[in-house]
Amino acid sequence: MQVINLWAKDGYLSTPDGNSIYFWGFSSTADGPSQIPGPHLIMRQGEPVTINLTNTLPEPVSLLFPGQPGITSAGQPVQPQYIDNKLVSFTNYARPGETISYTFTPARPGTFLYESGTNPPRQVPMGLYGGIVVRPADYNPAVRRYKTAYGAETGTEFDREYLLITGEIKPELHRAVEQGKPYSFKNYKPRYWMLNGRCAPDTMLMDNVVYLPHQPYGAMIMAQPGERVLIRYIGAGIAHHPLHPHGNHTRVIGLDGYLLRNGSTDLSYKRFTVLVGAGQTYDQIYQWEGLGYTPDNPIPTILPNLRNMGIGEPGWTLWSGSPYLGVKGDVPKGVTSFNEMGEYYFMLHSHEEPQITNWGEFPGGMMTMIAIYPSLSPTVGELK
Ligand SMILES: [Cu+2]
Repeated sequence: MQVINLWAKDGYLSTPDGNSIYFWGFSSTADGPSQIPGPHLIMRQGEPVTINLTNTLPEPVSLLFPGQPGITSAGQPVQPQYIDNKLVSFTNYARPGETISYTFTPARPGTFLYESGTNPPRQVPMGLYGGIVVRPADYNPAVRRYKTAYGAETGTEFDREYLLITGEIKPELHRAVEQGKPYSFKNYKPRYWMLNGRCAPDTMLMDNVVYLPHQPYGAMIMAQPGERVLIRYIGAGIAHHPLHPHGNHTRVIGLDGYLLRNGSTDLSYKRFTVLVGAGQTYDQIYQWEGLGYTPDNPIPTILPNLRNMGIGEPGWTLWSGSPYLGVKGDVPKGVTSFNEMGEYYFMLHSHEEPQITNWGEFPGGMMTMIAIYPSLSPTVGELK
């Protein structure tokens, strides 16, 4: 039996424009910081799991596990909760100061969401959500054939793996909750859009940077040419987000925790953009093989478009100065290059333009980069 302990508690998240936003999140330790999104929960198909949730927030909190079968609490199936015939929670909850346990056995591999089922219009945007990855029963990362999203012989082998969870912030909601005041969702209009609880350019920073203690997960995707990169999306917010990477299309292999395959018929498909709906999950394979590039055939790709070269302040660039992968060249005088070793950068972002701003300022929001390196440690892109 796998046992996971979570604490619901409050904290402040940081935005790149210098704001601190009060939020509610989950922590994996009693004394540690709350985090947004909550800790990644990695499970295995067929292996029972118990999640103990301790609530330190001022109102009842619960956990929903959409897509998981047979959830019980204290030996009984979980049920919607009523007070005076009024629905108060979609599932059993913990009152302030209490601990509640949920037990289930993940039946199938895939990418799933967990989130509060108590007052979810308020509690989920406040940050009470996170991602679940269920490994297939035969998963073994040491053997290529068994390092898959959906099991051996499903065509879902991968070299590296990244989880991107979308979310939105409407600062007035967070302030009202902090002050214990009511909030009208009539006026819900987010000002920040997040990947893994961070707004660009913080999305491109490493995991666990010390100055983002409540936002431990980066969203930068790093790989070598030709590698199979498994990108998992989870739509944890209220809004839909049309997400796409540049450089190559993705192949959608799983949707809402279901492998896109019917018996021997492969139902996967290539897409430039997928619309990540609220509550949805997508599993995709991204392979960068730009214009026939292989290490044996290092023909330069086309020179980057000017608007793909700039990042942040005028005079900053991720361009190496050379069209060859792994080669550094000259950049124009006065321009600062953030390119470390001749890697290529491709944007991955929401195609809804307000969503790539921080309170109206571009660039920001739901945007990150895919970096293609000439060589990269095998420990990069491991989901823990
Ligand atoms: Cu684009």
